[in-house]
Amino acid sequence: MITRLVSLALLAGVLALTAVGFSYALTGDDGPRSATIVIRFSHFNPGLVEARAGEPITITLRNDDPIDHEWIVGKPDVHQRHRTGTEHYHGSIPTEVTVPALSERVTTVEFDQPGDYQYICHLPGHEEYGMVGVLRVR
Ligand SMILES: [Cu+2]
Repeated sequence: MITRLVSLALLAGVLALTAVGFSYALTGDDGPRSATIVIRFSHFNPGLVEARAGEPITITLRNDDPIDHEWIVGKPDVHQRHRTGTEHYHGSIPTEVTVPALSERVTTVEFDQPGDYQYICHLPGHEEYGMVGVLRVR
């Protein structure tokens, strides 16, 4: 609530100053981040999504393919575990999402440490086919 009031005060101040500042304030720089990743022909689009350290980002995963996919994001150890793992359905971990054929899932993730976190589909053959992207946390 306080954040919202400060934002409004800032917006009012910016409005009083310049048109340039006005457009900047409307970009939602202090609002929650979100992104949509479309899965088509077994590829993630976009292949690069940016987030901020310590701030949640809500990601809509839309699978346009007639087959299931998954979106697993994390550091190399996470991916290594999934490459060799046997679990085939992910339902309750924000960073590990199964996206059934022709459907959409929404997840919210947050990383405290800046860096590149790959997102990969670990269904057999999909990573090799190029189903890889990067969540860049700054
Ligand atoms: Cu896949």
